[in-house]
Amino acid sequence: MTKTKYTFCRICEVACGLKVTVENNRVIKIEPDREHPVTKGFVCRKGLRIDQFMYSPDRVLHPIKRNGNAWETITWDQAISEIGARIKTLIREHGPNSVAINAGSAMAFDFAGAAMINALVDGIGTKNFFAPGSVDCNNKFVVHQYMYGSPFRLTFPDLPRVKMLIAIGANPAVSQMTFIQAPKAIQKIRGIVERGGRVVFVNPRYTESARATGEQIFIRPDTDVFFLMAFLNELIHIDGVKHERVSRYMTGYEILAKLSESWTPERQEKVTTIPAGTLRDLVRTYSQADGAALYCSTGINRSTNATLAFWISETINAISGNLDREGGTIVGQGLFDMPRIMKKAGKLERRDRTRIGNLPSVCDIFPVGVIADEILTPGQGQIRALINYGGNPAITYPNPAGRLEKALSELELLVCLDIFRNETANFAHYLLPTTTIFERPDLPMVLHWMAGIQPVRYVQYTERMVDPPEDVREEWWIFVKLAHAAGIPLFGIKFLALIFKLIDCLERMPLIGRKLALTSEGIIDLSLRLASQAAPLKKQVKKYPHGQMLKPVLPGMFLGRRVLTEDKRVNLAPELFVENAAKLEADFRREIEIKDRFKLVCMRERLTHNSWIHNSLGFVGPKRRTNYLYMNPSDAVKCDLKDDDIAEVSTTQGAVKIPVKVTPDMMPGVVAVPHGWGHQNADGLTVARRYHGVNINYLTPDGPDGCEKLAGMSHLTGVVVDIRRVENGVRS
Ligand SMILES: Nc1nc2c(c(=O)[nH]1)N[C@H]1C(S)=C(S)[C@@H](COP(=O)(O)OP(=O)(O)OC[C@H]3O[C@@H](n4cnc5c(=O)[nH]c(N)nc54)[C@H](O)[C@@H]3O)O[C@H]1N2
Ligand SMILES: Nc1nc2c(c(=O)[nH]1)N[C@H]1C(S)=C(S)[C@@H](COP(=O)(O)OP(=O)(O)OC[C@H]3O[C@@H](n4cnc5c(=O)[nH]c(N)nc54)[C@H](O)[C@@H]3O)O[C@H]1N2
Ligand code: SF4
Ligand SMILES: [Mo]
Repeated sequence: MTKTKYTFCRICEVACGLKVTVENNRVIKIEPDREHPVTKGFVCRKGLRIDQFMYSPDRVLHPIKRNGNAWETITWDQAISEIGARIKTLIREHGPNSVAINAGSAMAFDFAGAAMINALVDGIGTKNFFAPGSVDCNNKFVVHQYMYGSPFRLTFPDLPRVKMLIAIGANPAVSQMTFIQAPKAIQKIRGIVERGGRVVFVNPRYTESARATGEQIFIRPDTDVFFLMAFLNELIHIDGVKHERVSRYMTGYEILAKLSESWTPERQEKVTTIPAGTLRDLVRTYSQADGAALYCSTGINRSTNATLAFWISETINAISGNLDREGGTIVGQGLFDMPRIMKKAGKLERRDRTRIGNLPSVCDIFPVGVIADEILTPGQGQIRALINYGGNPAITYPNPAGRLEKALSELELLVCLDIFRNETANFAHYLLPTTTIFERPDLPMVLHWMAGIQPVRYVQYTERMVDPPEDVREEWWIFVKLAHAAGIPLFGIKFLALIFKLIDCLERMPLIGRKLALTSEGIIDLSLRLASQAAPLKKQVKKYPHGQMLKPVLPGMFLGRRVLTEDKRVNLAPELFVENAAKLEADFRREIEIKDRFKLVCMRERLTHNSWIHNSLGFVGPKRRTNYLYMNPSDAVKCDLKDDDIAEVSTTQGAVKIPVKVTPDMMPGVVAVPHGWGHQNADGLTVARRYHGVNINYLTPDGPDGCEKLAGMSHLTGVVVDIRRVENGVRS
């Protein structure tokens, strides 16, 4: 029987509405959902090909265990009991921190899994909880926490009304933006220009976005903080500050103003290469725009001054009167006021420190730049086991010259929960096969539900499109079973351990058991009820298959009302940031010293998604066989390189060889490489491994020195590299 169902994509934050045709428990067609109230039929090619992942011949369909170089199929009972026993022993002998968890980006799109992995972390009592935040956006959480009182009080530009948008380190045409749900992002941005506004992309690469609309300004990588300091300086200089608003709603202005004094437009030019006149012109337009926003994304998040740079950009939006105004930036609201609830419960405020490097946790999560050290360095708290859920650290985390892979290979226990046997799973002892997004019910998670990064508020609950394959399990189920087998009380609460034990017994009883057993629907429902104390929302939402609209959050609802700092004011000059800003002088001098060296940046491509979509022919293929080193023609001449020559790119730690593409889109002195490639050794990915490509994280630094100190952000951009030609010719 054929059925049409509505759901949403969970590959990226846009959460595009999809219409799915199902026949005999098989997805036979995926189309855009044109009736979706927000995404309105917008969808990209990835969302339309979700079936390629579900039905890939490489999909792992049974639990497997490594036996030397081979993998053997085992039962769930065996997998759970062996892994549970191992975890129990490790905790007993070496303490809870010896067991680490890494939750990859899949966690952000799996409501029940995310709830239960957190329960498991709390149950184990381990501090060693990792996730990609420190290679993505933790600097933003830290800035929001210190300025607005909660990591989840997030700002986003009011795209439909903004009159000047300055996008720094973002490529919306390819990546669809982050920290804002913006379907058709580039069309929305084009709309700014069409209504007479101005859009400027500040980027070392002339991107697909700048090509589509607006203007391009080249900036030398990892110097944004100096550009932003000078922007602040000039804004104050031309008196673009809304003093009345600042004194009513904010604190710390004098300190901030003092800090920016020495950073003149002329000074920043020496390192950013942005002419002082250009910066002045930008500031003038920004301050006269009557609704303007600076928007920063991952290009600055992975810089050596990630937190300071983002902080300064937020202060500019704040003091210019653009924070919380129409056409400026808005602070959203999730389904309910999660930041306030979390704050009251003292959640997400834990400030643990890593054993190696003394780096802070952000939202209870440690920086991934020190995982290898935490595994390789003996002593109390050394990581001996890692449960890796929906992530591929071997490719996506700093891995200089394969150091992280070496660390993974030394673990006493590595368990991967994935749909594929990826590079990280190559080192695993067990691989537990999980559902794909169409095989579980869901509610858009962290950023929508908790932080409200939705300019248009709605909620969409989805049921599963099809039942999962017989021997595949949902992630939350695996966490509950593992906890049970290891004698770990979920959430760290013994009483709950008893309840889960009871549920486990009930589940085994044929009729009544099924009704009472825990389900993902139940977890979602319960979480909603606990958090909102509302009626079962799931039922309500089910009435709205395309999503239910919620009351909008309007500009003017944040300042003086929803700021969560102790004095309810925006803190423009948190002490921690001000103290750290002193280091900028030394960083500035270093920038001048290295101004003639090559710098490497990362980039994304339309058809790939981090490391995991290369295994489908629809996304790679004859025309996209590899990633490339993109470089400016003048640099190519200097290095005696031309298209398709192979270059060796090296740092003090390692080197990679990669084919070259010469393009004026790169600013001179800067090279770019798409991340997520380098699958040659993944024998579980039969398509991806046939393609060439380089894992660019072989060149990014790890260890405490490779991490920014305030949020633990890895230095993935502006990496100083040497480049030389190694051979001619085209790679086959
Ligand atoms: N097609 C596709 N879409 C994706 C993803 C994907 O892999 N593929 N990934 C998703 C994920 S996980 C995320 S977090 C988002 C990220 O979304 P974005 O933040 O928009 O990510 P990118 O497209 O990598 O854009 C980063 C830009 O920063 C520039 N850049 C690099 N270094 C610097 C610097 O030092 N200064 C400045 N000013 N710019 C710099 C790069 O040239 C690049 O254009 O995208 C999401 N969307
Ligand atoms: N050099 C460099 N490194 C980067 C970046 C960069 O720009 N440059 N970007 C960083 C960013 S922003 C991010 S978010 C990270 C991403 O880092 P990761 O999360 O480690 O990487 P992904 O490639 O997204 O891995 C997703 C994994 O989840 C699996 N998966 C897919 N769907 C499901 C599912 O439903 N359930 C389960 N259990 N597994 C599933 C996939 O098979 C894949 O193995 O990479 C970061 N690394
Ligand atoms: S933009 Fe593409 S990947 Fe992102 S949610 Fe929409 S369909 Fe999925
Ligand atoms: Mo990301």
